[in-house]
Amino acid sequence: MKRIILHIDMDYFFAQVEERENPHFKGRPIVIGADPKKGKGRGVVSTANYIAREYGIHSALPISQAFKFCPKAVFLPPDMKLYVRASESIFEIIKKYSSIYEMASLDEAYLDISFLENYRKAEKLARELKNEIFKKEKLTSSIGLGPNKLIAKLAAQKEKPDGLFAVKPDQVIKFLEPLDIQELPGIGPKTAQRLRRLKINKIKDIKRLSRLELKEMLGKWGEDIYNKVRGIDEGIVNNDREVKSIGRGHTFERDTRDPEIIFEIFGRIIEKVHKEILANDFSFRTITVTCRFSDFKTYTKAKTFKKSTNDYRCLKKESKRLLLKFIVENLKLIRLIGLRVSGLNHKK
Ligand code: TTP
Ligand code: MG
Ligand code: MG
Repeated sequence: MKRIILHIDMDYFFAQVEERENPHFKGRPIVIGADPKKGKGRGVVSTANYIAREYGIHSALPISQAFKFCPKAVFLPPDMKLYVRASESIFEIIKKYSSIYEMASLDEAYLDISFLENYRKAEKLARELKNEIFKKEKLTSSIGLGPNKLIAKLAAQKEKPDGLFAVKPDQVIKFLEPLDIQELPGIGPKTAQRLRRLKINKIKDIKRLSRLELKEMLGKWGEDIYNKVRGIDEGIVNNDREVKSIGRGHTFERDTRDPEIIFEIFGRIIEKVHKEILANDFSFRTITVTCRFSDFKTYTKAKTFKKSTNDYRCLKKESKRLLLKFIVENLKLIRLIGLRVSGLNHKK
C-alpha cells in the first residue's frame, strides 16, 4: 500500500504562544531568546515572529545582532514551562487523528494517515486538524503531506505560516529538485559550504555525485543523502524514539578562567543533568564535558564506564575531573562549558 504521511509544524512556536498570552504584543516584532542587554547580550535568538523576521532576525542569530536589526522589538526570555504545556495540549489533539504518530520536537509531529488511501481525504483531515488546533489552542500551524516523512516535512515548510501543502508521489521529483541543498535535513552549513565549492547549490545538482562520491564526502550519511535527493525515505512514523543523551551548557557573561566561577556554574549544571537522569529513570555510561574557549574553538573530553550508573557522586567527580583537565591544559579564557551524559539505559 502506498503511504501517506502528514507533517505538522507550529508557526513561530515560542513567539506565537507569547503572542497568545500577551495580546497587547500583537502586531509588534517579538524576539524570544537571551537577554539582549542593549546590544551587549551574548546568547542567541530562539525564535522570532514573522514581523521580526522581516528585519532579518531568525533562530540562532546572536541576540546582539537581533538588537541591532530591530532595537524596538519586544525581547522576551523563553518560558519553557509555558511552551511545554502548549505543546502537550497540541499533541493531545494531534494524536486523535491517527494511532500511528511521532512527536518529532516540541512543535512538530508526524502522522501516518495511509489508511485514508487518497490525497483528497488526506487534505480534508489536515484542514480539520489545523482548524481544531486553532479553535482550541488559538495557534496556527503548517501541514505538509507526502509519500514519506522527508517529503511531508519539506512540504510543511513550503507555505508557512498557516500553510497546507501536498506533494503527491508523481510530483516528488519536481518538488525536490529546485530546493536549496540546505533545505535537506542532514545538510548543515559546513557540508553545504563544501558542496557549494563544487557549484552544487540545488538538490538537483547533488544528483551529479555518485553514491560512492557522496559516501567519500559525507561518510555514512552519504548513502542517506543519495536516497533523499531522489525523494526516497523509508523511515517509519514511530513514537518510541529513544532519548539518546541528556545535557546542559552555560555561556559565561564574560570569558573567564576563574575556577571559582567556573566550578560554581558547573556544579549547578551537574545538578540539573542529574535531576533529569533521575526524573527519567535513566542510568548512563558516558560523560562528555564540552569547553569552548574565547576564540570559539570547542573541545570535548569524555569518560565511559564499564557499567552504567546513575550515581550523583560519580557524575560529579568524573565530570569535574574532565573539566579541570581543560583548565590545566589551556591558558585561554573559557566562553562556554557543557555537560552531557549518553549511553542511556532505563534503570531496572
Ligand atoms: P521551529 O519549528 O524550527 O521554528 P518556529 O516554530 O519558531 O518557526 P517556523 O514558523 O519557521 O516553524 O522551532 C520550534 C521552536 O523551537 C521555536 O519556536 C523555538 C525553538 N528553537 C530554538 O530555541 N532554537 C533554534 O535554533 C530553533 C530552530 C528553534
Ligand atoms: Mg515551527
Ligand atoms: Mg519545528
